[in-house]
Amino acid sequence: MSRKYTITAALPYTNGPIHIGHLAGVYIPADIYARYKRLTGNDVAFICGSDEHGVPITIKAKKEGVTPQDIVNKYHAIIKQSFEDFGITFDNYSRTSAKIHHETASAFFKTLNDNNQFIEETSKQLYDAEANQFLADRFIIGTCPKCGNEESYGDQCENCGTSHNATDLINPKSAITGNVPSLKETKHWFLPLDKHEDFLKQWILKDHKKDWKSNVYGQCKSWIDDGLRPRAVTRDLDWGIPVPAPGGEGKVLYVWFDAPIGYISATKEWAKREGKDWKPYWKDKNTKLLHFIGKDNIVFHCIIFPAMLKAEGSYILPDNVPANEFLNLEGNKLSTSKNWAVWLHEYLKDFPDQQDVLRYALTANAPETKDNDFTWKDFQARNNNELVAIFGNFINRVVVLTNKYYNGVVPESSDFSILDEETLKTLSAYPEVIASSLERYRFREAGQALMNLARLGNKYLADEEPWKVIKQDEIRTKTIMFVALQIASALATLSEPFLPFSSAKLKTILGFKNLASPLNWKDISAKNILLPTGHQIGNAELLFSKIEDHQIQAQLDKLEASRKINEAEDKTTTPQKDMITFDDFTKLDLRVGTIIEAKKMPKAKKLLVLKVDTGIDVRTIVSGIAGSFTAEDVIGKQVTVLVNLAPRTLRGVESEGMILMTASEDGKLVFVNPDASTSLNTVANGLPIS
Ligand code: B3M
Ligand code: ZN
Repeated sequence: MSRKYTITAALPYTNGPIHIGHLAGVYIPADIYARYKRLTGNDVAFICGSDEHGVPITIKAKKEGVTPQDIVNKYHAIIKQSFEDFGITFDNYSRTSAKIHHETASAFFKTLNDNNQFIEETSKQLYDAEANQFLADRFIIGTCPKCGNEESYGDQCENCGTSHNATDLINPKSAITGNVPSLKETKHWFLPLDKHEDFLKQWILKDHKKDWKSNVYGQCKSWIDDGLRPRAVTRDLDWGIPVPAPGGEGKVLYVWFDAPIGYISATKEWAKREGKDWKPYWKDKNTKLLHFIGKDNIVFHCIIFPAMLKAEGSYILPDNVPANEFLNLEGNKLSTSKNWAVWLHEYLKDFPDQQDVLRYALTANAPETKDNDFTWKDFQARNNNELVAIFGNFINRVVVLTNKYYNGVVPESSDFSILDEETLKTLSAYPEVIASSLERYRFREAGQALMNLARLGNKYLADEEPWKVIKQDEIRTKTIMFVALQIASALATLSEPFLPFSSAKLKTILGFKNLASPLNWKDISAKNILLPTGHQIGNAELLFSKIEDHQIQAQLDKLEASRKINEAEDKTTTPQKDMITFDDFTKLDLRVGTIIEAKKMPKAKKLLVLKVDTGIDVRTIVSGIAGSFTAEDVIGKQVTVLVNLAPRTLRGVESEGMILMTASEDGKLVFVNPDASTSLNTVANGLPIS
């Protein structure tokens, strides 16, 4: 029976591109499920969009010296394109900076506020006096009160997934200045999760949905058992949706309050564009609402958003939240900052038109019940040993032989042998075999079932050997090829959720567009004949091509290069020292000087005694650079000198100042000096003082 499905996928933060971890954990399973539900006759709204508010974006904007809107515009376009390139069939990919979202989220907040669903409270929140701002979310780092992770953010701990208020952190430190924050009064609106505890206990624990994954149920149970507390749903920030309430000036909605409402606003935007009514997708009790997410988003989708929907009162609640665990890459955690990732746009450059290979490999290795590892060797094996050697080989044989023996026309079958009957019976069960895995969100299992269908075809041909039988039994050969063509047709239809690009190609090769009626999922078990006698198929075309060792080596070399850079950075990146103030910095008097004399310090391997013309005077400076330079090397060099450093006596020589040096990757000392000769000899924060 057809029904409405509202299928959402986590809104990616628009502070960076998408990598294979995002695809494996969220977007490929969601797309497989949405395609499958469409193919089995349901009314699907597959919804996603860019999550454009939140602290990570403002941090990135500050770092790049641009506005948050610049950042989200850049990455919204990149991410949207990546999803299109990989055949992720959202009905709408929206963005939370869109007007319709601001309107929807503001209205949602006002409804709750007008119905007294919030606690308005003025309380002491963490404040960084030097940065002159309140600290929340990723602006604050501290020890997680639940698991002891010392790098927990103000709103969530990525280690244990728990969500908390910034004031819950132990030993909090400002991520802006490193200072220990003070406390300052400010007013916020809190969602009283404790008031929804009975409902959540009943909804999750008592009515425990048999099909909720154990990792999801387990996390929810532990939060509820720990006791739920009010959660702030507003922030003292300037990037986000302004709080639509008196006293909300200078405050915005907490990103995790507004983002899930983004699913609703994106549905409204889509429905408007399609001339549909959005309400049944979010308010009809018969509609199934499903959230595809990663495990770090469970608390927001199973506790906080349902509490918000319940408090608002007119929405349906999620039927399931099939959260996946995390994918690692070659044994290490995927990391944007360490460039330890396979970026989708880069993958397509190296493996053009091979989206399905990555989709298949990531499905086969999906982190469904535990974190899992993606390796390039496995990627190559999945392609060469399964897609090429089984699926592609079977299809190629069927199409080549049908063209060779019958000019591409599906031959007439005669009486089926026992093996024919058994094979066709097994074939007719496959829609249900795959469906039953998908209904339980077991995508790895479903993907392997599809490959088993290709194995069935491959084995049938290998056992029946039509290329031999044709020499003495034309009639039997026609029946064998007829059966093989039925299997190929089933593969074309059943592979669409998993291998959409190859499925489309195969449907073209098999001439599906000339079929009297499209071959849909249910036909495969309902009909005996999928591809009728007399139907014309097209010419053979390879669906998959072998991936060579050198292609894999190139990917491993790329990762090795990233590893080396990270290692070097880990080695030389000493932790940042305590913050100094701008006043401290202006005490430094940095001049551009010229080395006019240089000689080795007797009996000291590393020291050179230099005479430096600082523009103020000519002075002696002892410098530990003899390991990298001879006295001759440095005469005449322009250098940056800290001239107001208290004099020190080194090996009996008074040194008056410090020459600034840095080190190259191989550890060789390098002068920090101006690129061109500098007329002015005074430098302050990178600019000459007039
Ligand atoms: N952007 C977190 C994430 O990208 C967040 C998801 C929002 S879904 C409403 O993992
Ligand atoms: Zn924790």
